[in-house]
Amino acid sequence: MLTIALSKGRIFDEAMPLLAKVDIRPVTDPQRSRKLILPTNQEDVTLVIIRANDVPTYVEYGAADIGIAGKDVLMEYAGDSVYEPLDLGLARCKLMLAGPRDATNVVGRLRVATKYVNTTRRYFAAKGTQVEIIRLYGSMELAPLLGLADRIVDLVDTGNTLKANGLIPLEHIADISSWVIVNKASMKMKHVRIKAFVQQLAQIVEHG
Ligand code: PRT
Ligand code: MG
Repeated sequence: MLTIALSKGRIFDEAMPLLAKVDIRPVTDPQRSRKLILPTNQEDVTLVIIRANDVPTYVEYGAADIGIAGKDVLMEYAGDSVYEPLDLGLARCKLMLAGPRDATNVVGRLRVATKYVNTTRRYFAAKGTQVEIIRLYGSMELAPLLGLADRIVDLVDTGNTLKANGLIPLEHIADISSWVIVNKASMKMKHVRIKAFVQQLAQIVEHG
């Protein structure tokens, strides 16, 4: 049995065509079903749909053998006990520091709002800059508008979200894409199956 965990939304949408190319297809239409466990055409492969932030947890504990997760989620994840064998290059974006277009210099500690608190803390620590990090769970772009924070750290794709809120990208923190992650015990016990799966995907990522 091979269990693959991934989130709904853009990762699912971009991963499905890729999985189809290695002949893994959900048997029921996932868009029309509320099922979170999706059997596939391959009898020994099951997809499980979970929140993006929970994918590393399911894989670390072996509830799923394999996961597909954004690098943003992996960088933020406190545990580090999963393998990351393959960059799928899906759901690409950038993790950026952003602030108001008309920002003035901040006196004292910069207040930075983000859901990426660990990554943001590491980023500023490496620069030797003291900041106050304010944890949010979404809609970071609102924080500077309402005076909650001076800056935000968030994912940027087209830049439209920033622009619509009077914000501009200031510093590039990391390039983000989706990766295949693998449970450590599964990698040993299901080595042949998982290695073949990862190699097939790698071929497609490289050569289409
Ligand atoms: O939706 P839910 O809250 O359940 O979970 P989620 O937001 O984590 O899921 P989803 O599907 O939105 O994102 C999953 C993964 O997609 C993220 O972990 C990233 O690895 C990747 N990804 C790629 C993105 C984006 N691009 C992206 N642009 N995730 C989010 N965004 C958001 C961003 O946070 C901002 O609000 O889109 C907005 C910016 O987009 P632009 O195009 O306006 O710049
Ligand atoms: Mg979302």
